[in-house]
Amino acid sequence: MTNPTYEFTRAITRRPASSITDGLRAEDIGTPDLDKMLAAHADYVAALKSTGAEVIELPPLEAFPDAVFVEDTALCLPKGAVLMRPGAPSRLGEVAEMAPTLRQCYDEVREIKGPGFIEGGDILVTEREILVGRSARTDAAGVAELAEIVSDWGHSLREVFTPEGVLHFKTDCSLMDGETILSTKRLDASGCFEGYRVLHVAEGEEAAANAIRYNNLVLMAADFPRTAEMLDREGFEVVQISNTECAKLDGGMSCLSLRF
Ligand code: CIR
Repeated sequence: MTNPTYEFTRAITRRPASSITDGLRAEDIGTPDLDKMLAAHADYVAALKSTGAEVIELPPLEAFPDAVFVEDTALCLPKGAVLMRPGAPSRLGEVAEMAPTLRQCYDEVREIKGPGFIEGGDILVTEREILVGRSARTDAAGVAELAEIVSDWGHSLREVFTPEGVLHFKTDCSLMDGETILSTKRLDASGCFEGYRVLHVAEGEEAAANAIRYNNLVLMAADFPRTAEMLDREGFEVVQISNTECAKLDGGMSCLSLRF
């Protein structure tokens, strides 16, 4: 790879639809409020744009309540994009909705054909490898199919596990720079980040682990002050975005964009 894996020129987002109230959730902790979600989404897009990047903002999709979480539909790499095959049946159709945009952006777009399943939220691209966590949404066959595709593009893929009860691998971790990962203690304890510098989110602030490094910024969910202070002390420029509504659907900072 030529550029660091946190330097991007573009991103794709999709505005939340009013059907967001029907979005998938592991546990019902309240119905998301569309207006609040739209306001937070606008702040998120503005933060990405403030780095100088172009943001392709796709329209809402009423038929797919979780379509705002675009990250799960594809993996964007320097040499091409890979269309995913979500393990949640209600989300499978989101991929065909994303495909035309990726075909406009990339010369090469490949796809996970199945029978396996894999979602983008389970994939962390670092400078040296692609880590994929198996989860309730990503199975061994999906990982194997992705491994074959990305090896053609010169990447090595390592399969890891997602902690029990956690939706996606990246629910619990994010890339901060070429060698640094932000992680929950519970995920780091699995040993999957050996050889990296790991920063732990503060105790009780586990939901802060799903952040994104996007050019000069770290976008993280608001209301996790001890983790934000720690990242600030470590020299990162942190932007805090309200995540109260996406959190009701188990979503965080990474799921709201495709970055390339
Ligand atoms: C789902 O369960 O699929 C959505 N409600 C949340 C998806 C979050 N995606 C992500 O973290 N990559």
